[in-house]
Amino acid sequence: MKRRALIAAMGAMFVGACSKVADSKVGSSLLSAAEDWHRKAHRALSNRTALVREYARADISPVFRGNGSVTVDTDEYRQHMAEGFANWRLEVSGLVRNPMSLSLEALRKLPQRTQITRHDCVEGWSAIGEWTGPQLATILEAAGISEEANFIVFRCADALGGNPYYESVDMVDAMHPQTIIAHRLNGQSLPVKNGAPLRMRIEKQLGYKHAKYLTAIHATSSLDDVGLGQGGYWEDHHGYQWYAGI
Ligand SMILES: Nc1nc2c(c(=O)[nH]1)N[C@H]1C(S)=C(S)[C@@H](COP(=O)(O)O)O[C@H]1N2
Ligand SMILES: [Mo]
Repeated sequence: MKRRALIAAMGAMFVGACSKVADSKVGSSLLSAAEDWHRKAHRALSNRTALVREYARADISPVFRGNGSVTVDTDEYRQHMAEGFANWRLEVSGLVRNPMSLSLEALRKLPQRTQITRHDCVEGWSAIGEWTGPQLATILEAAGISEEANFIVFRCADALGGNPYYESVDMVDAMHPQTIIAHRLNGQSLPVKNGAPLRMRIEKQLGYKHAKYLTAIHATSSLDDVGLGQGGYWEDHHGYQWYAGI
């Protein structure tokens, strides 16, 4: 009883203090600052889940250039090329209930999304292309993604200057409907220069996040122990921002 009375008294004090604060000028500006913060946070989050613009077939760029690695300089990759990528696998691992190793055929059998979007590279060029592939969300759900997963890491077959290419995104971008694992560009199998046989399309992010020559997707709670800890090749070695939202 004593304890309850004390809590009730504290409650009254708290309510009293609150209305006093709200009455004062400082108090109401504090409250509106909090409201402002909330409104901005809400707007930022709904921006992040909104769809990016999709274009018409007529807008497709005549040439979609290859940038960064335009092939993979390993015997293994040359072997895959010779086999028409028939034996390429995509590993799904980390914080998932069912780790998977998916063939291209299995990926093609999943529900597909086709989208005509604009790619923006920080080096100052853009191109519009039509991409097709399963949504990353479909694969993460099939793998039983854990509540503990905060990031998805994309591993690639290539390296730049001896450093393996990799990138990562948070779960908002991973689960975004326009985040797909593309195996087609403009109605054709993905060309080697654009990341054959699989590359990410993360339409809410700048070009360098769109990992090409994709070999594995890994769910993790932290990026600290991945690469040099900054979340990607460009972040680790060239000081680029990890969040490259557009
Ligand atoms: N594996 C891998 N992915 C990569 C790169 C790379 O060099 N290796 N370059 C990135 C950059 S900077 C851009 S702009 C796009 C280029 O995609 P594109 O070759 O289809 O134009 O791929 C991104 N993904
Ligand atoms: Mo880029």
